[in-house]
Amino acid sequence: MRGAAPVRWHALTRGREVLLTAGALCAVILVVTAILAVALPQPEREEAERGLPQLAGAHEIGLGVAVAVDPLTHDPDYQSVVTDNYTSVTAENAMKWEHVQPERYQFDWNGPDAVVDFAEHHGLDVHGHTLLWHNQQPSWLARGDWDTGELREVMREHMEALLGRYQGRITSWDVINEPFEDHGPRPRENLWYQVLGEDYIAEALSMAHEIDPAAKLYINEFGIEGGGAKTDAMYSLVTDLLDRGVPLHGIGFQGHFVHGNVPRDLAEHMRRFSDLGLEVTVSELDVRIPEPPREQALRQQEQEYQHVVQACLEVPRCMSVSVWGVSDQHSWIPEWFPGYTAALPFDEDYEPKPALDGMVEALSRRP
Ligand code: 9MR
Repeated sequence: MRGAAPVRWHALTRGREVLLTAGALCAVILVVTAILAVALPQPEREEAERGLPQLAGAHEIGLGVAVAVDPLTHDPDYQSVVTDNYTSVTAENAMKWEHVQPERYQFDWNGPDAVVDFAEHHGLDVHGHTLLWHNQQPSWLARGDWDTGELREVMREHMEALLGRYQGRITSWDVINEPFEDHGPRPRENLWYQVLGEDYIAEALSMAHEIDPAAKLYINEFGIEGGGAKTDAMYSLVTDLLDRGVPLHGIGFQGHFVHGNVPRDLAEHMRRFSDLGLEVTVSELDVRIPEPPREQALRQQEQEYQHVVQACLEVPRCMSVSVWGVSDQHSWIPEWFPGYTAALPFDEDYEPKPALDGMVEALSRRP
């Protein structure tokens, strides 16, 4: 158990104080250093001197965040949260089909390039999201009267464009997103399933591997974090794919959790897949709280974030934990789940929340 630390390290290292004059900043640093020196016991002082990315690095895991292009390219506070706290980014929307290829053969690289350029400039990794998904498809694609040959061609064009453009720069991809029904073990009958049949998953993975043999290829899904029929269905799918030699390298456990309902046995379910030799990640973590988010709920959310990061640390081949948005201001939750809020480690003003401490606490244990 962590003692009541009188100084929250991240509150001191965040970038919002840039408006202070240089003199004031120096004074603040001196005062803070003095406080740290006297107020924190030695190990916590050592942690305070290391950032979240370094703590994650010591455990050889990544910490990722989903980013939106506009604030990433225009808002210095947003940029600071990303660069100070995370080691990788995922484009929340910019690499999805409707944005990348809104009309057939017409590719818009502005958003994806901005994300990849930002990441490279700041030494961050990029996880590619996503190639085949039933949502956010442009209307020309979704209209659904394709024959198998044509749709295969469309799939190849899109994959060659994305995987080809970022080959060597994006080293892991969600090739398949959400292949099961929302609340059950049945395959989702998306466009690909309807036209190409159930084996579209193997076909897509093989095609992606042919185009970029070095990329780590993932299936990304929600509702598999706590076990049950959907988790078992995913397990059957991936064991079958691996038995057949299909190039599959990882499973993303999205991790869109409700406060009070984060699975205690998350590590156990991730380990099942890791034991198959697959990489696993928590790919889209958020923990939504019913409005209004009271202090006690935020404190419990701290434990929930700690628990999820700890679960990743316990599982061999758990590569990273990524949160689904930079701050509560940018989270998809209030729009999609009215009455819920405050799901991320930074609040609407970019101030760190207890949830961030939860991640620090998990990562501060000795590797
Ligand atoms: O966060 C994304 C939100 O901005 C979009 O409106 C939404 C459209 O469906 O997609 C959200 O991201 C999803 C992700 O791509 C896949 N897993 C579920 C995420 C939340 O819906």
